[in-house]
Amino acid sequence: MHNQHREKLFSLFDDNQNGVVFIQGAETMYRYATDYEFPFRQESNFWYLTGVNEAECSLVLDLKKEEYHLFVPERDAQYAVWHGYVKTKEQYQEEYQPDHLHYRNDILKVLNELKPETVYCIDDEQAEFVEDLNRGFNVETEALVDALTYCRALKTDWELDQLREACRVNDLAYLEVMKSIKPGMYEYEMKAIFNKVQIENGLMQDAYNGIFASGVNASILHYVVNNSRIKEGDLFLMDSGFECNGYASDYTRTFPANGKYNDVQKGIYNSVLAGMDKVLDSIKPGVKMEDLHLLAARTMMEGLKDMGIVKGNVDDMMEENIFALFFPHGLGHFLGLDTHDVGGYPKGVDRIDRPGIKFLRARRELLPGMVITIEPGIYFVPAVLNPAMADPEKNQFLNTEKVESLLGFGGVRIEDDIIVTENGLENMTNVPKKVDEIEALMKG
Ligand SMILES: [Mn+2]
Repeated sequence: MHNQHREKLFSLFDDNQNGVVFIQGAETMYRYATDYEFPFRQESNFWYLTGVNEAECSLVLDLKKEEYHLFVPERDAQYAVWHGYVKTKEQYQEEYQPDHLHYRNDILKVLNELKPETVYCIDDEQAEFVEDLNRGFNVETEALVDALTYCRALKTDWELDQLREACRVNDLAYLEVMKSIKPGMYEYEMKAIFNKVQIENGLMQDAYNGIFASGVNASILHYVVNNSRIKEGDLFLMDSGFECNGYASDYTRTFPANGKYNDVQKGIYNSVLAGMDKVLDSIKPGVKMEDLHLLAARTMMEGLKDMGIVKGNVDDMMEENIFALFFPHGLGHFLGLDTHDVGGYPKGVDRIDRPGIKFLRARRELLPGMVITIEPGIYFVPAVLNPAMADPEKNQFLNTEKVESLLGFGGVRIEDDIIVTENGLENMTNVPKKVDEIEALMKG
């Protein structure tokens, strides 16, 4: 599968140009000045092209011959004392099947032999490394990033299978937490249950810092402290996922700690769900993420208007960006080797300078093979709503009494992982999201 990724990349470069791609893999990272090693995670582009999950490796792709050179570290016996064994060149060759295998201190020698007209690098730091080897090399840092972004945005069947497996396990972990939660438990206990299901299914690497937020904590978009006690009557917002072979899952569910939504919780929850459903019904090739964002925003404003939390004409609310007071983040993002994966913004497309939607991490027409998250939400953030209530332009749309009563509410977000297909979509997330289904599941 990784050789398919290399072929895909080769196909984007001119056949007869005498250039090479150079990428350094990830190094072992230590905690400040100690020998504590952080868990190793390969750099995503390096992993994509090689499938080598080891530190201190490099690659050169010869674009003319379409050949793959892998560089591995030369370890001494001392390494074996601490880490168990030192691989021979034959073992590396057998495991990763490069066209040419070298030790890492031969990078300069190999590059000098290849005499590339251009060395394509992924960033300035790696370009400087190449220039430091030999000032004669001509380095370039844009074309490779564009090419890799293009490749990674359109997933292969093998990649889709990894994402499906990450989602299958994520489903199990979500169900387990939803069945286990009780008021009085701590947020970190939910994290422990979640992680246990992931790890016992063989997934070892979390895709991001999970959010396990009860009550008002759910209004903090990147709440990761996860140390509060869950109270009776709280909603619980959980946004967490693990990787399968490097490919991430990323869901959110918001459910009542005691198993039953009260009327206000249900009203706000169903407003978010209505936004979600409208978007999922609309996804197909050719649809733009920014249009989906505004569709979700409008639908949620209609829900809040039905509840009497906002008032006035919904068109005017959209015009005046009132939706962003409650929905201050983007509708979704590309998903893959990174949780916020590459490919969201094609070259030349800038962010929209408008509240809320400026945080949208993807702005382009969707194509089959793209994988995205859809994650509408409604939050009551005092730091956003208090100034809005003091601003007559905005306050005319707000029912101040109701908004004030909800300043400790927290928030609701619902997030699914979606493959865009020829005909519409495949939803990889299979965790209940209707109120009655969630309540039935939690009742057991
Ligand atoms: Mn997400």
